[in-house]
Amino acid sequence: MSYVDEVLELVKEKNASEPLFIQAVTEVFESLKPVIEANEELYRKEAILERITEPERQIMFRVPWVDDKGQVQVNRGFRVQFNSAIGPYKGGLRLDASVNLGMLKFLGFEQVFKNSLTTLPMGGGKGGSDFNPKGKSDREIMAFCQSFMTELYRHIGADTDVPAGDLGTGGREIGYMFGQYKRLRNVYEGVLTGKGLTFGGSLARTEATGYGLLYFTKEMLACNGIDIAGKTAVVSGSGNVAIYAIQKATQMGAKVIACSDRNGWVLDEEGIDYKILKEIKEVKRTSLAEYVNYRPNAKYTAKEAGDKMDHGVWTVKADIALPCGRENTIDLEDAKNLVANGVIAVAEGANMPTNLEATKYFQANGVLFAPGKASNAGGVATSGLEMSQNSERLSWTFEEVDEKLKNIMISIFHAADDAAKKYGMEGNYVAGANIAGFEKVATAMLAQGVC
Ligand code: NDP
Ligand code: 2IT
Repeated sequence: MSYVDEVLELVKEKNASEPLFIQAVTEVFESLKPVIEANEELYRKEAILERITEPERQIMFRVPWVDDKGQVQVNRGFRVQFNSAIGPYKGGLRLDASVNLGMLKFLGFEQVFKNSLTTLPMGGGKGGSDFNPKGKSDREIMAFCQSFMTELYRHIGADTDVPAGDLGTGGREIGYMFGQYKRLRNVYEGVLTGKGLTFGGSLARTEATGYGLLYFTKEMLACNGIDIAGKTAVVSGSGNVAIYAIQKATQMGAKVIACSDRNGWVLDEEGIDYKILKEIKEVKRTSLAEYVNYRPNAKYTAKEAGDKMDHGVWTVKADIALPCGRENTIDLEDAKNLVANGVIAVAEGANMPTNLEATKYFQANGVLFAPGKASNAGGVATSGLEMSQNSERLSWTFEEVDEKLKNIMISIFHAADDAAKKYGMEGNYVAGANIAGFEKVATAMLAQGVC
């Protein structure tokens, strides 16, 4: 058995109860085969694949807090410090009822390669809690965030581990966590990114993942002779990544006609208005069903019990699909629908929204496919820029940050494109991104000895 297959079997055996983690490792390992085979003896002796799939540290803790009725609630908190070969651990905090260790290991593993692709000095990590922020009052959110940080603070720091937002965690939560960290440590430092603009946050960080996704997509299309202007697009999700992806796609002359949330999806043939989404999701924090109150010509379809996540959105005919909700929301059936409807590009704003079968189907049918660890790296890249600004105690303008973000996304596309070409897989950006991300981390790990 090849070294790659041997370690994949080992990973499956050791992490049998963590399907998302196994899925992420399987995808990366498939891509790495040619790289590992070119130097198998060294990598095997150094156990590089065993090491890169084992988090350096995993922290789990109790998060007790008091709800508005005076009832004590208990959640589980996590931080997976996956790999620090090229910089301090860096990655978001997910707050969702579904969060478990396996989910955060998948996200942390992806983050290692993503952060490497940004070219900035950031290792990979991820954390969060099975706390469900839906329907909670601001006071309850604050109580949870303060309790969460009361344990997490001892494991993080501006040069150790720098968390940020992710699904369910936005500016409000980061603010409460930052306040508690400062109180506990009596240190004012850039320990979190995605902070408010009055206390060290970077301009353009809120927009960065969505904008970056479109900078990447535009470059990918242009390098394949296609202009994004005039194209139609469908988006899943209507949260942070989706909103700013829709704004930037529209600015680039594309028309986004559908998006979704947990409860249903909206079709707006005149083009989704991102300002309405901001109002519904960032201000009112309510359901997408409200969209039709602002735009009576749009159509809302509620999800019914048993419906697959985001399935409706993928039945709409469009040139470009941008999954920006969460993992495993495009399966083979969805991919077949999209291809039958003539989709030309799929670019992942979320982490692993397309399952392995669907990804292969897109690639086999000539669809340009941008993997999340490359195409959604704009968020963490801008977090890296926030860290730089915090370290030099300066703030850059929106235009400066946005320009840097754009250049980073274009360079990530070319790193993935070049790596794919180098190993004879031209156009396979999944393989290219995995290889380019891996090479830097592996080189650093080898140079640092057995650790
Ligand atoms: P948000 O919480 O802001 O938005 C998530 C969106 O996905 C919401 O519209 C939410 O619906 C929807 N969603 C969540 N769970 C489900 C579900 N079970 N079924 C259907 N829809 C669902 O998160 P973000 O936009 O920050 O993150 C989205 C994705 O992008 C995640 O995969 C995240 O890991 C990834 N990502 C985020 C980055 C960032 O900077 N924030 C950076 C890179 C990647 P509802 O509105 O009803 O809650
Ligand atoms: O998945 C991701 O890249 C993020 N949630 C952003 C992480 C960060 O540290 O900005």
